[in-house]
Amino acid sequence: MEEFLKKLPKVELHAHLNGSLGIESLRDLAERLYGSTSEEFSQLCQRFIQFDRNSDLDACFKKFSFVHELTSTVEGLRYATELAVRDFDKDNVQYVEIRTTPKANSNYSRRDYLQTVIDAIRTAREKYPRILVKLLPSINRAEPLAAAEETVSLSIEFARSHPDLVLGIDFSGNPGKGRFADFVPILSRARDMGLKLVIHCAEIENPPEVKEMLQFGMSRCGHGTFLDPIDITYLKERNIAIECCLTSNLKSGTVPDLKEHHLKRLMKADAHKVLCTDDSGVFDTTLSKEFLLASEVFGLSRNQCISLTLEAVHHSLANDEERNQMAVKVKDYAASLA
Ligand code: 6MZ
Repeated sequence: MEEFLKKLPKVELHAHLNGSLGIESLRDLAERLYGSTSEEFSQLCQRFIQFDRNSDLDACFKKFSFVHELTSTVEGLRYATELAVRDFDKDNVQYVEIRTTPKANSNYSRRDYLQTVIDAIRTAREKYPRILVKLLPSINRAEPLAAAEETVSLSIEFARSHPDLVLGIDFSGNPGKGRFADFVPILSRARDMGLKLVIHCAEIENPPEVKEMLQFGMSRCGHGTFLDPIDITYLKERNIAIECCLTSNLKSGTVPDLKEHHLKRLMKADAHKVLCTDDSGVFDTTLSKEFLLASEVFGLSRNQCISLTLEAVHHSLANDEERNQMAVKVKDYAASLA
């Protein structure tokens, strides 16, 4: 099963850039930025060792600030983007939608941030031609509305200049912070301008907010851990897939035991669902490992893994031609095993 899953041409629909750098890539990045003999490098190595202790969602969010230090320069961000694509390619992911919150600091503006990531994706596509990469700028709900406004304005602009790459907006960040309702006018503007919306919804228990989000609508639902059966039916009827991130939910403590993961309920309800990593670096996983876990815990067969991958192709934001090409790769792989 492990070998079968590793070789499966997988489709990743929920991956945050700064969360997606594996430990090796973080080391490579630190070495590139600081040099392997510097004091900064050895201090970072010490912190890497303490890095893998997860406890709850708030602790996870602290880890992002650690990675953000390494990507706080143009060169750090550029190389990190390339390394993230390298890691997905290494896991035989044929298509990835990368999300990231444009940031501003003394080294770059939000515009520079997005331009740097776009340039790095284009370079990575030459180095790793097997993988198709798309970009979804994120709104971080913990940040002020003005940052979200700017992200949407820039995304509209970049979607015009890079229509093959910038496809939509992600709404994410610590779900305990910010109010979804405050972001609705900004998200509406993005949608009116043709951007697709993927929304972190029901990652923690908050039924009134879930109702607001479902009513507002979305192209895909991130996590959906605390959706009730009526919500699940509502999404199913509207052909909206729920992005399931097993290890992330377990390590961030929103799901106490994988046996209780909502993937089980979604499978039973025959709802639309996709398997994703969320933050493969921070949670020390890969998409192959997520499939393996699902097969171990819920008994997914090889055919079910193929079907789930085709479901991800269907729910990706890629165009028809790209989706057809992805599906052909999956079907050819399945046929080669028969
Ligand atoms: C909500 C998450 C997340 O944007 O700096 N992010 N938001 N729930 C999650 N579940 C664990 N995991 C990551 O990538 C890191 C950022 O993505 C969001 C958070 O805003 C985090 O700071 P970027 O590339």
